[in-house]
Amino acid sequence: MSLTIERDTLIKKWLKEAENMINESVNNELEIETKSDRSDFVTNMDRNIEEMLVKKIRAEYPNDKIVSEEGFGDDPTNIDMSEDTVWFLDPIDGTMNFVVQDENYCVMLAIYEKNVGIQSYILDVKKEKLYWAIKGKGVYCNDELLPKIKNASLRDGLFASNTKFLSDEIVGLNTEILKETLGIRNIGSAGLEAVEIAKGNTVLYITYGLNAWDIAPGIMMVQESGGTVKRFDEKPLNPLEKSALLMGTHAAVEDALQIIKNK
Ligand code: 2AM
Ligand code: CA
Repeated sequence: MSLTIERDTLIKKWLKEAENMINESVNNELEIETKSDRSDFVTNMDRNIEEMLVKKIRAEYPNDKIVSEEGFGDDPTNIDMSEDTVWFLDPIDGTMNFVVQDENYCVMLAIYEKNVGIQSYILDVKKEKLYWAIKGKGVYCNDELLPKIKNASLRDGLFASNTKFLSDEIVGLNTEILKETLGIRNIGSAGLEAVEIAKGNTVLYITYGLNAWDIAPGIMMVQESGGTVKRFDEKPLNPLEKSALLMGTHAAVEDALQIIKNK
């Protein structure tokens, strides 16, 4: 069995465990704390899932590196993206939604080898849908291969942006881009926004300075769906570097880059 297929089998088993942990906890009180600001939540479930997954990855692949949100992973300053095999892990992406809505959150992880995304997994727990991609094999939803996305332009599609940034200095740029599109949609989970692109529901998602675990699975999935991901400055992608990103169809990303350059 190839390493990728072996990892795929294990990851799907581990994600089932994460799903069970969440579903079995419905009757228990969530412990909720805030981190950097009053809207930046972390729960005991974020920590428990990350601890469980990190233990399993370390037991099977002790030489690999782990970049994760809640502190169980490695120090990113000791990671060389150009050489290492790196697991990016977000135990719950969309923690705000998890706490407030009890839906629209996901468990996600991705594996990059020498800075190339090889495998990506985004589990929409509430909808019981696992989106997964293996490099060169397309994007699946559970057992179903999704069709490659159409190369729709900004004018022919819907746009999504991190809500936090609709209210700060970047709002002018968001408005410029929005005017070109058919409208805006916001979920509040970077992973599920990437899934929307992979499904062809939106043509562009803009993020500003999110962390590696927020974006690495989505980047790989969008690329594998037939789309593209570019930095505003068009420098090479490196999930460990916080940067403004455009994820979407080739045409919509180019359209948005033109607007950014002309601003
Ligand atoms: P998280 O739930 O894993 O923190 C919401 O727009 C998206 O931005 C989510 O993917 C969320 O990931 C991410 N995010 C990162 N930092 C955030 C913060 N301080 N507040 C809200 N969302 C944040
Ligand atoms: Ca998270």
